[in-house]
Amino acid sequence: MVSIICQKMAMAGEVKTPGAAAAGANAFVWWEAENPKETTFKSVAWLKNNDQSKVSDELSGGDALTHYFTKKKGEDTKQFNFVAKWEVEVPKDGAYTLWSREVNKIFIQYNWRFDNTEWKLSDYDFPMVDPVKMTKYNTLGWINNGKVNLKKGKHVFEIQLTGSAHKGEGEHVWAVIDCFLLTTGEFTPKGKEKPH
Ligand SMILES: [Ca+2]
Repeated sequence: MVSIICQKMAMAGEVKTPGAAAAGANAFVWWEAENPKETTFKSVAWLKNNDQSKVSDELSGGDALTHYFTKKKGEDTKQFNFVAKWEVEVPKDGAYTLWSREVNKIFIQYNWRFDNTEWKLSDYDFPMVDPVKMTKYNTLGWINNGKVNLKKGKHVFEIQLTGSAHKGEGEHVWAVIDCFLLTTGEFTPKGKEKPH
């Protein structure tokens, strides 16, 4: 399991012990997308590179989860079941906001859920916050995917790709996802900087 659980407390810094908690404090969990527990994504290295063909320095953890697949016109992306799952340890009961950091949201749509609950949609038109140019054509940014109530403890977080380029009209099903954040408090995205 690769997740970092932190408490928004003075001098606390990053507590890397899963399960760490502090009553009354805002809690967050940050995990790198490139370390899924399991995935059917078809990864490609070039999607996470910068214009000099090196992995972009903008990425948290120095890496990203990528996917690239070409479908035939008219095929439903969901039929291919491109999924990725992570195990996440939530530090306390609460209403969390799910943030994701990903590339070119306008081309990427997926469903997400915790523990086999009802799917929620991360749609093409969700605003990208704190956009950063990764390449001439690719921009990395943060997406607020909405709220979810979670109990303290381990949960399985899952996404399933549902879209493709040009808001579903294109044949390229792709994704570049850097990391995720669950937080009970306010979050002002600033690149790969974690809340503190
Ligand atoms: Ca990452």
